[in-house]
Amino acid sequence: MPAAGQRTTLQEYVARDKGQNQGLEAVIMAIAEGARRIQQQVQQAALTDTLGVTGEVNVQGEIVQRLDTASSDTFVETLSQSGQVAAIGCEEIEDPVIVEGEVANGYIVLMDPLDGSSNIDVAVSIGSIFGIWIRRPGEIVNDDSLLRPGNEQVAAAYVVYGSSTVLVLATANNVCGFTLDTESGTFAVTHPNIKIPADCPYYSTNEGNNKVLDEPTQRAIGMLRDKYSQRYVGSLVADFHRNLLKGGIFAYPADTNRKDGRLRLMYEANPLGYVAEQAGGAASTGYARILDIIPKELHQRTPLILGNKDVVEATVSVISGG
Ligand code: P6P
Repeated sequence: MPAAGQRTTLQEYVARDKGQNQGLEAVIMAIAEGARRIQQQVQQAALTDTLGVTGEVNVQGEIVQRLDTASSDTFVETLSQSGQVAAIGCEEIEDPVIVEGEVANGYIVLMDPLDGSSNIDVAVSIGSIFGIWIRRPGEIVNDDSLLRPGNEQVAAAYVVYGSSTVLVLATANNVCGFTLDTESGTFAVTHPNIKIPADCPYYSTNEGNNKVLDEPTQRAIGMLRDKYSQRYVGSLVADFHRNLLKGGIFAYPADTNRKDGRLRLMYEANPLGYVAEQAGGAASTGYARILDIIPKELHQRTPLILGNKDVVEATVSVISGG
């Protein structure tokens, strides 16, 4: 493995890997700069009195953490300044942010700026998630421009703020992990050519929901429970990142209280589903491929079965009776 000083940087990697996606490197570097700032904010939050809640409730009906707002503001700023982003959809912001001014190529970014934020106060890993689409040729961007199926993404990325800060970037058939050097503030390649392992040691689900699952879904989760070890952080990005590197399946299925599921399609399931598929995995609602869903609303929810392809398919076949 090359010494730290000789590793390929994120900027060098994207400049080489972007293919036809002109300007994509500016979008990815905007995400990286935002993540660098948020890593510092998260690490220092308790010392700078930025833990805890703002007292507001977001469009999801969830209590807003101070760092939710800070991370949303940070990424909106860095993405808007990239000169390549035409519109942003964000979990914390009810309506799309249409970026004013001249935008060279016009990427559309859907993001969950800080996922798992309820874990911030107890120093458990959290993350940021991004789906990236390119504006349709000649399109004047408006709110409907953001309602694109996940199968039209040109890239997706997430950042996990854990024992280290790792940015994972997926483009067509290529998934690569980069670790933040907190001294230089740059990300360098540490996890090249990620593929989900064929072995599946782990399953990640909230077992407390078992009582509200329908019978086929209870049977499907029971199958996972009988075969694999339970690992559940309660932060989607952390659970998915472990399963992506070590093998595993994440399941937040529909239940009688949440017929449409809990997680969000546009900025959680679509981006992570894209990463999973480029790494040889799969992402399903339990009945259909996540990336094929035609979205109706920016903040719509979906059930999510995500990870090792064979295990996702076996789980889906029991849930859907297929
Ligand atoms: P539950 C965090 O709030 C989140 O959106 C995901 O990061 C996580 O996977 C899920 O909710 C946890 O939900 O119902 O198990 O607490």
